[in-house]
Amino acid sequence: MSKDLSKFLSLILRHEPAKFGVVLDSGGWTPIDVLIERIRASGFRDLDRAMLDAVVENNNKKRFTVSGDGLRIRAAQGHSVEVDLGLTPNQPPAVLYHGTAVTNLESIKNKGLLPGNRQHVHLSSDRDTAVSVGTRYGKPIVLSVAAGSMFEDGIQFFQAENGVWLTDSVASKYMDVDQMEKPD
Ligand code: HQG
Repeated sequence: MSKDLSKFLSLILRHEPAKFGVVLDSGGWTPIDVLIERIRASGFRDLDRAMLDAVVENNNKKRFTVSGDGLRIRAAQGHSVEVDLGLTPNQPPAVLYHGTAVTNLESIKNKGLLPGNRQHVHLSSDRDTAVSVGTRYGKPIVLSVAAGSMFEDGIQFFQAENGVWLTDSVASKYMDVDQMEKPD
């Protein structure tokens, strides 16, 4: 139930707010009381504020952020709808990781890492996270990204509220197949 609700929240807050009668402001925020009404109307009839708070609190990737006044909520990252998260550019660690499927490798080598439907390319500071992200699409492969070099070259990075690193794209020259994950 809470996993289903978490997935549904991601769908509404990242991808299809309008389909569920939810309006996000320019920063991706929406009032929690209205959101609860909309989610109830979509089938989670028992949902109340305490249940929503529990999903936010227990979410394994801290995908959702509640505003300081407790009135609004947004997805911390991962949007396909256009929002401006208002994050301050930040210096990344020297190396970040991106997990993907082996089948994407050739295209990534040719075109670099692109954000696809989302607003940013997503990178993590630990390779375990990258492995699990890549596993979603099949046999995973981990790319190490020379984020420090990119930063020195003037490319901006942002860190979302849940720790995920975001950047617009990653050119091939900054990437390497992680040694521990060479394809067969
Ligand atoms: C791939 C999850 C071919 C890219 C995770 C990825 C993340 C290319 C896919 C968050 C490519 C896009 C985002 C190119 C990129 N050619 N394939 N040139 N450039 N790709 O889901 O990073 O659980 O939009 O490698 O933890 O997989 O949803 O991005 O495989 O943080 O909270 O195109 O989603 O978080 O897929 O995942 P996605 P992602 P949540």
